[in-house]
Amino acid sequence: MFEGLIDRFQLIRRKVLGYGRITRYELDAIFKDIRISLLEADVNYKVVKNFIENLRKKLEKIEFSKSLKPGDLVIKVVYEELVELLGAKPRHLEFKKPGPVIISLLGLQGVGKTTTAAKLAQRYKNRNPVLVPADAKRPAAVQQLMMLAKSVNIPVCPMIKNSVIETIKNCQRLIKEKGYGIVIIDTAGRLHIDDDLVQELIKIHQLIKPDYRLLVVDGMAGQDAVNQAIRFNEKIGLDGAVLTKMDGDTRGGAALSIVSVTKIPIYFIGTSERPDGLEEFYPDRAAQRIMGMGDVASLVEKVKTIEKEVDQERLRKKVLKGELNLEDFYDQLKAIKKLGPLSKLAAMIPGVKETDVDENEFKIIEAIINSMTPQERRHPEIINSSRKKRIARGSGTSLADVNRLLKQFFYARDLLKKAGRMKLPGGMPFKF
Ligand SMILES: Nc1nc2c(ncn2[C@@H]2O[C@H](COP(=O)(O)OP(=O)(O)OP(=O)(O)O)[C@@H](O)[C@H]2O)c(=O)[nH]1
Ligand SMILES: [Mg+2]
Repeated sequence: MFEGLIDRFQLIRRKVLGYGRITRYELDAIFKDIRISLLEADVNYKVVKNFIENLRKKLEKIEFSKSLKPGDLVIKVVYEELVELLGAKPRHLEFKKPGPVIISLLGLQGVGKTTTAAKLAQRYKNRNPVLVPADAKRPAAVQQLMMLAKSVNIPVCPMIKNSVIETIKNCQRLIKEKGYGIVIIDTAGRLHIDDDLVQELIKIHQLIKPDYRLLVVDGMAGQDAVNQAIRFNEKIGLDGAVLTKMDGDTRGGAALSIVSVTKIPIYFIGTSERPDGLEEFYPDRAAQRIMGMGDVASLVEKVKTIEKEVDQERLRKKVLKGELNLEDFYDQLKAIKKLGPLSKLAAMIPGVKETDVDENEFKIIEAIINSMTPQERRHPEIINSSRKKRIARGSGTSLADVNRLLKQFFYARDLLKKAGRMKLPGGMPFKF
């Protein structure tokens, strides 16, 4: 899957990481390479255009800091854009409502509907699935479904009087009787989306309302798959897509365009002909694959850590200028809290005993700051006595508590400013 694209991106990545500095000139070269790679992978040209525009907007805004290799940052941004393009978050079927979840599989001829129906039933076997044949035109269609169902040991509603409508009506009765938890409808395929097919699908959906109308498309079909999705979505309405045959040498065009063009998320991909060849689709994993980096997650982490360091630097400058506010203070407080109980942490400081730090004091500070408006946190000077009273009431503390916090804060701010080059200790710069 995505082989050509992977190779291309590998080259881009190496080139980008090799740049000592990245100016507009290098960015243009990077964009050109990415544009060509995506177009070669048969990604929709409008999607490519948007993708590059988004990248440009993001990358031109970024300050390339000294501590960060520019290439790392570019790779991170490209990766994040790819994840967005592929749908951002993974989608999973939800089984929250009472009664069975009904899935209707639609799509043109030979895309893999029947195979996917059996795969889905197999995947959700513990939810008591049933398969519904809804192709009365092709004589072998029902047999094919029955054979596949038999191989995975899943029940199939019988075809009644060679009529899809009769079959579904009978099946609805069986669903109630047997308490099936997931109903998978295998509809008929056609060479084209014609009126006949549209009418038939609409009729089926009127009779049995699906929770998920999933379009099955051949992952190797590139832009054809996207066009099918557009048409099916217009005529029938779709909730998601399944991209089959992703084990083949798909260039990636369908996967990379479909979400962006149609706004339909990809739920599953087919990765073999076998009943277990169905995977939930994870945009981040697919993007990692394309970027050819198993370690992209660690790269993203690394960049985040450095960005935090840059934040620390900003904080230090604020301290020096005496511009520290309660918002910064609160962020610091939250950061230390994440590290574990305050008493344990404080005990690591020489001269401080574990018992010296009262966790309750910590909670009081938190409650007081939480009760302030953002404006008050940013400009603690504006907190006059009526505001103090309101804050004390809101936080369930006393006026004395609020006064104490503010006094300590202003004192510490002055002290820190005077201390000049002193680096902020890992957290609260003063003892309450
Ligand atoms: N390699 C591979 N083959 C697949 C996959 N999904 C389906 N196929 C194959 O594609 C062919 C067509 O699959 P079907 O499930 O019959 O397709 P269909 O959409 O039901 O076709 P019609 O009912 O004729 O419209 C079969 O040979 C399947 O084995 C997949 O994910 N990977
Ligand atoms: Mg079929």
